[in-house]
Amino acid sequence: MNYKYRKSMDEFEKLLVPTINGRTPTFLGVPRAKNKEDLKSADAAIIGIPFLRSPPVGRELQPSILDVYNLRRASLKYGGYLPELDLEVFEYVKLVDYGNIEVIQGNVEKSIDQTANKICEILEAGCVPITIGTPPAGCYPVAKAMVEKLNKVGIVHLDAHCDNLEEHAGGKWSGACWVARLSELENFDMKNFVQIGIRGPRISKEQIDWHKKKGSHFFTIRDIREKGVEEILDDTLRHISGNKVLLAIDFDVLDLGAGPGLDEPAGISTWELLKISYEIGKSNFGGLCVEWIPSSITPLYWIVTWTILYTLAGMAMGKIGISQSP
Ligand SMILES: [Mn+2]
Repeated sequence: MNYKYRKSMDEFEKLLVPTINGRTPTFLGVPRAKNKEDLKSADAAIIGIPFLRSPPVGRELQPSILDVYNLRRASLKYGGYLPELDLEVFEYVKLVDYGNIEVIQGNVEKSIDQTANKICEILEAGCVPITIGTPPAGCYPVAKAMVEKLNKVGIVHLDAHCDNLEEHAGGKWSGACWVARLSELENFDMKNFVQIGIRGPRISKEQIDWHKKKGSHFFTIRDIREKGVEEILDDTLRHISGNKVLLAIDFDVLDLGAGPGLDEPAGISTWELLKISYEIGKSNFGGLCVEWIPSSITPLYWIVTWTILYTLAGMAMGKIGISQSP
């Protein structure tokens, strides 16, 4: 028997998969990238953003800061093979987990900088960033980094809501304002912005008029139901062609019957979400930002994990040039 005791500063007992801090596994147990050098041979990198956002209107405070840990734990239910596509995703896409960004709670502007810098680091290594958790100011810092590094960027935003308010809850950096901040970026053209899934009485007429004035494209749930998701996807890909694409997902785009704790009725199904994610993954995919998981309930983490895997499956198919669709 080897009676070896740990010192207080030693690492915790390890799981059988790589960890990000001793007790939280990496997303899907993928290899842990610890520095820029580790990113160089990878295709995509998961990065956690544990920012504590302010309480959303009409709901209690969400423990969103824990999403980066709980989602990684919940993801261990899965591997990288999708039988419905007969595809081993990690055979074609090398995914690593780059840990969490050190944000400063309560300081949105500093946290935006820190997030954007980290995303730039991932892009400089030639890697596609996949953010989990709650970024400060919605997907703004991820979009900002992509516009800065890649120049020609298209954004597909899946959300029930517009997130284009000039100000919300006293601040211009609220998650409900990120699309308005995006439109102020010098090198981003709102004609390369497509929003899918808008619906319901939380949105004002001014927010829709704003989109029309900016020349961005949007599809309401009624458009999706009338045309079908295939036609909406064709239109979307046409609007953003020639650009590296950021897929920004607020999971309240899903119907509230799609999982416990979801937010708005009459949304899209999980299958429609996966199909959209796959097709975007296949088409000049540049990044994925999981902007908002409405509630810290395990089945929602499973939906997020599937969505990331389907996006990566699309990326794999794009790489090997097979044009099958789910
Ligand atoms: Mn929303």
